[in-house]
Parts: sequence; structure tokens; C-alpha cells
Amino acid sequence: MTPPDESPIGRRQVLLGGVAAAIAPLLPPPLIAKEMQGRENSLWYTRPADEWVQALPIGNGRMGAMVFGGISSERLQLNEDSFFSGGPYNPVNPQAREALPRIRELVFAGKYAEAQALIEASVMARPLRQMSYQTVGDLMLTFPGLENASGYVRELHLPTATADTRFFIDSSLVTRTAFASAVDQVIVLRLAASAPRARVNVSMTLRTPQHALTSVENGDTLVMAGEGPADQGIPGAIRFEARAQVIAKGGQLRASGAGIYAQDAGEVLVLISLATNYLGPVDLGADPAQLNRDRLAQAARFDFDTLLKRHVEDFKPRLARVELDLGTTEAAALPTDERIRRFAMTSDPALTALYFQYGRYLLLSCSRGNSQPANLQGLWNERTDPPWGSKWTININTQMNYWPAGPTALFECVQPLLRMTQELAQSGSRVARDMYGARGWVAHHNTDLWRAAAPIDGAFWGMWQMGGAWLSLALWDHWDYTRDPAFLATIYPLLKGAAEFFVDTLVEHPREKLLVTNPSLSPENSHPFGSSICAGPAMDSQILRDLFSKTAEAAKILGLDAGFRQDLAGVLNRLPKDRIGKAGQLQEWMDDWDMDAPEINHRHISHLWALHPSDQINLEDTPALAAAARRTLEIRGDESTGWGIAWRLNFWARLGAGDRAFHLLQLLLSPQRSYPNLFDAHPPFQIDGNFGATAAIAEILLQSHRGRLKLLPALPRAWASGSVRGLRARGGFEVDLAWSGGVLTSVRLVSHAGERATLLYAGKSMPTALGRGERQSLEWRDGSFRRDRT
Ligand code: FUC
Repeated sequence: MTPPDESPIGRRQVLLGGVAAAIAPLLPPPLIAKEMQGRENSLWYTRPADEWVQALPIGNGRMGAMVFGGISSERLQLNEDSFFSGGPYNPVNPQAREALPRIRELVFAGKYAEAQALIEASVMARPLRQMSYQTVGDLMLTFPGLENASGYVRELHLPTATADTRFFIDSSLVTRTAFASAVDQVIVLRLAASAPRARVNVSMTLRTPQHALTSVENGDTLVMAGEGPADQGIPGAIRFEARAQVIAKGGQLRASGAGIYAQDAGEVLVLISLATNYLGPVDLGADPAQLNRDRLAQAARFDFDTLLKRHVEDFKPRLARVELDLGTTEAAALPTDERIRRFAMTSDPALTALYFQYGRYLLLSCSRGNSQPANLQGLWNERTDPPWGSKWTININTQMNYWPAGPTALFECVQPLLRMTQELAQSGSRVARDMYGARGWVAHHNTDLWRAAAPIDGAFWGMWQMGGAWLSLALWDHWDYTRDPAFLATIYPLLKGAAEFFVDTLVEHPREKLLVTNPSLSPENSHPFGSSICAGPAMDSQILRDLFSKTAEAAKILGLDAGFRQDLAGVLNRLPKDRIGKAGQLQEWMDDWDMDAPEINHRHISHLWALHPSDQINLEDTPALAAAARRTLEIRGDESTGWGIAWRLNFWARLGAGDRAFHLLQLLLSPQRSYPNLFDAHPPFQIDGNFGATAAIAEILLQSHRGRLKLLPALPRAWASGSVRGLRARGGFEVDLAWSGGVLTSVRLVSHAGERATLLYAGKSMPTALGRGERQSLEWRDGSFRRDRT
């Protein structure tokens, strides 16, 4: 699988050396295949990007760029993830507290539309909408005289996280390489050309739709400084700066107006730094110009090769923690956009493996260190008014973004999610106190850079209190993969505060005498009575079951809060259980309304939360509920938005239905649902589908719950033979699997936490009791697990 020399330069020489490369566009597909060997881990194309969703994303967690790969012009669309509209604000609606008792009465009396109207009038956040993520702008380059290119290829090589553009002008090879370095905190762009021309002529400018000024400093640095926009009546408080330093080997640099022109340079290196004044939700004390100056001064000490080497050494081992081989076919030799077009009609298992690694690449590129967590578009957004504000929707989307982190060993990506949840717990405690008169903290269905936590958009969507609870459980799940005691101690206050809010606000259902949320809703779905507003939807009780039990478990492990554990046990017993309705389905609401709901194929399937991401419903322990979940999935249908399909994929994997999961993968990996750059289309673009499907591919191969490690639990027939190395299982396990002819052949296990587990495959089980750091290899032969003979 590994090409001889993985540096972009080395691969370029292998791939494009000689005359064959120059005539690559003229070659028939089999010869192109030969030409493209070593591209297994690349997205690549034979044309520049015309549109944003064809451009290739690079990112270092905090800064990102979309690389268009043009010939006579190039565009790098730039993002910095703390650039949002507005500024610090408090969205609390103080009327809520007084209105809530009446709203609860209306809900229990079945007057849902009236309840919704009262929520609209007295509970919704002020302002009603949140702030949105902004583009910084573009670095624009024009190359006079570059015409009649041949042998054009642009490529995103995942292991090295580099975007390369290469083509010939006459017999001179023009190369452009871009990457976003996390170690050196700069975006690097190198422009070069080989003999006989071997000269680079380029003019460069920065442009933006924002309110900003552009200038040139020292004759070699483009500077663009400005302010973020006001939004919903909240003044713009972000100050941002983009700085691009041009370092030319030979030739001349000339500045004119707000542009820099490099003439007859042997090579041009552009170092880009982006920064804002944002330090935290209420701290705007950073100096973006100083940050940029310092970072550029640091980075400019290194030449291109050193910057690249430092970047690759940082990125490559992280991506390499997991390897997936699902086999390869001729289709793998085609450009990526062509493979997407054919995926449903041809066998191309390698595209699934590429999609999987791309999902991991994207998460590593948009969520690391001090960055913001992956937002609705990860890190990449070219607009000032992106769909849904490109913020954090926490009734599924943000949590889905982090589903691959545990199973595919991207632990560092969780750090920004932890920080956001900690900040939300602060702002959410004000919402809990001032709107509900409750302890703890609460966040509704969205948040933004300012960590707004009150209900937004309208009662129909926003009146749902489980966002913070679900985020806390996502962090618990991360602990479950790593079993790091320090991490558990860090997240315990979040779990506890989330649980306290519900201990204080759950109310007794007058008919059922059970404790329920009220007012609430089953995310974004209307019940038959003209509203989404209800009491105790199934999802809420499911989330609360996990929240209370995991909080109690964490307290027990940490030896804390014995009294609170008692309180939790008391409320846990009084939550409504999951119910099976008249169509054999799992009920979405306390009453059996599902079959009369107006949108029976709704994209959200919130009440299957217990099946995934939770394990409350599973094939082994709750077969009747699992059958009801299956019935619900049949009724809802397969067609949905990108993330809707990705969630369905995970559900079917949990139900052990590999071929059905594969069918959903075919729906997702089609031109309707995946753009040429493999971004998930939820028109326009939303990254959760990428991440949800990446997690589902892992889920098809390995599931881990309650000490059970299920090997190949949902293997589709289309993946007859293959192997995976480095997947993670809950309990701190690392798992390698190989299979052939649809049957497991071997499993290797490393225990990082010394937990016990039982391996399950084809109806057989095998207990393991490895100590911390111990390994075990087993073969599967003649229908049984056997000790490896090697
Ligand atoms: C939820 C979904 C929409 C979209 C938005 C960002 O509201 O229902 O489909 O994903 O989040």
C-alpha cells in the first residue's frame, strides 16, 4: 500500500516523470491506472475546481483553506475558526421562569399549539437567532502567461495533508503545494517550476467580503485587517487580521497598491497567518497583528522542505493510527469525482476506505488543540451568511461530528469539544438559574462562539433542553474509549451539572406518575397535533437514563458525592421506559402518535438514540426493542439528508444488517449526496454526514458495549475480504482484524487499560483478561477462535 517515497516531491517524480505524464490526459484508463499508482490515499482530479465544493480542504485545527488548483490563477479561500459575527451577549429571556408553570399545564392538558405560542412569546432567546461563522476572505494569485497547460493533476494526499497542483507548460513542470501546519501555525504555499522555464511570475492580493483594509508591509507582506459584522442587533466585536509573507528565491518582488508581484523568481514561498482578538467567550484581549507577526517570524526561520517535514512528521502518525483495506478494483484508478459518479454501479470498495480516511483527515484538520470544535462545516466556509450559521447544532450534528474520534483513534480531536462544553456549562448555568430557577446547567439545540445556551429559532425547533446533557455523554464516551482517569475527573463536573438541572426541572406526568421533561420536543419533528411541543419524548428519557447512570458511575469511580448518587438513583427509576406502538415501532412520544405524524419519513430519528449512539437497545439484551427499532427504520425509510443517511447507517450497523448499511453507503456516496471533493451535501454543505459515515464504517467492523467486543458485526457482502488495523474499542482496546471470503481470519488485541472483555463472532465467544499493555493474537479457524500459531 505504501508508495516508495511519500513526500509530495518524491511522488511527483515517480508519477509525473517523463513524457507519459505530459500526455496523461490522452491516455486510456488502464494506462492512467499505471500512472496513478500510489494514489490510494489521495483525492485527485484532472481539472481545476470551478466551484467551492470541488476545491480541496486543508486545515490545522484553527486555520483552514480551500485550494482551487487553478492554472493561470489560484484561489485559497481562508478561514480562522474564531471568526464569528457579533460579540459577547446574554440571550437569557427573564420572562421564561414565570411562564413555565402555565406552559407545563397547557402541555399536560394537550393544548400543544397554545403552549407553543406561549413559549414563542415568553421563553425564546433574545435575540431569537445566534451569531454565524465568517469567512476571512481569499488569497488570490494570478500567473501571467500560463496558458496551454497539459498533464494537469491536482491532488489532496491524506497521509501528508498536502494539496498539490501540477501541470506542464511546454515541457516545464509547474508545481504548487499547500498545507496547513499545526506545528508552525501557518498555511504554507510553495510555487515552483522546473526547467526549461524554471521561473515563477505571480501577482498576489488578499480580498474579503468583510469590512477591512488591505495593505503591503515591508514590500513583501500582504496585510488585511478588519472587523467582524454585527448580527441580530449584537455589535461586531471580532477584530481579525490576515497576513501573507512572500519569500522569493531570486527574481524581484514589487509591491503595488495592495498587491505584491514576484517576477522571474526561482521559487516563491507564501506563509499565511490568520488571527482574531478572540481568547474566550467573554475575553477579546488578543492582538491579532502581534500573533500573526510572531507566527510568521517563527515560521520564516525554516525553508519549505523543513516546514513540510515538520508538518508531515506531526500529521502522518496521527492519521496512520488506523489502516483500512477493503480490497481494490480497476475503479480505484479513476479520478475521485468519476469514482463518486460510478460508485453505486461499480464495485469500488477502495473508495469506501478512502472516504473513511478522508473523514479522519477532516476531523484532524478541523479540531485540534486550542481550536474551536468542528462546526457544521468543520472549519471551511466561504460565506458571511452560511446555512444555519455554520455554528454548532447540538441536537445531533455536533455530536455526530465526534462519533469517529473514539473508534478511529483521534483522541486529540476531542479537546476542543471538551473546552466548548466547559464554556457552555458556564453560560448554561445562567440559563438554568435565570430561566428555569434550577441548579446545574442547560444548553438547548444550538450554540455559537459566544456559547449562547438559550432556546433559539422558534419554539418548534428550540424548546429542547438536552443539548448539554448529550454533549456531556459524548465526553463520557470518549473516556470509555480511553479510560483515562484524569479525563473522567475533568468531565465529572459537566456530567453532574447537567444531571442537577434535570433533577430540579423534571415534572410528574399527571396520568403516568412518571418524571418527564416538559416543555420539550422530539427534535424538529411534529406530532399529529400541529406542534412539536410535548412532554417526555422518548429521546429525552433515553438521554436522561444514560446521563443519570453515567454520572452516578463516574461519581462512584471517583469516590465522590454519595448523597447525589442516591438522588440520581431515585429519579432514574421514575423515567418512562421505551414503548412499542401499534405498528410494532419504537414510540417517538409517550403516546402512540407515530403513524399519524405528518412527516413519517422525517430526517431525525431521535427516539432511536437508545440504539445509537447509546447501547440501551441492543440485539443481545433487548431483542424486542431492537425489533421495534428496526420497524421504525423501515417506516422512516432510507432516503434522507446526508447526516440523516449517516445516522441510519449506524443504526443498521448496530442491528447487524451489513448489506442494508452498504446500501445506505451507496446512497451517501453518490453525486446527490457527496460533492466532487467528497464533502457531504446537505445542500449546500454540512460535514456531519462525512463524520457520521466514517464512524459507521468502523461500526460495521467492530462494536463494543458492556464488555462485549463484537467482531465484524455487520459485514456487507460487498466487502468480502479485507483488514483493518488500529480500531479502538470501549474499555481501552486496540483491535486489528482480517477477514476473507466474508469470514474472520484473525484478530489481534492490545489492552491499554487492563479491562476484561469478551470477543463475540458468529455465535461464539472468547473471554480475554489482558493486563495493561498486554497483547493477544487469535485466529478464527473451522468455526472457532484459536490461539495464533505464530
Ligand atoms: C438540524 C437539522 C437540519 C440541519 C440543521 C443544521 O436543524 O434538522 O437538517 O442539519 O440542524
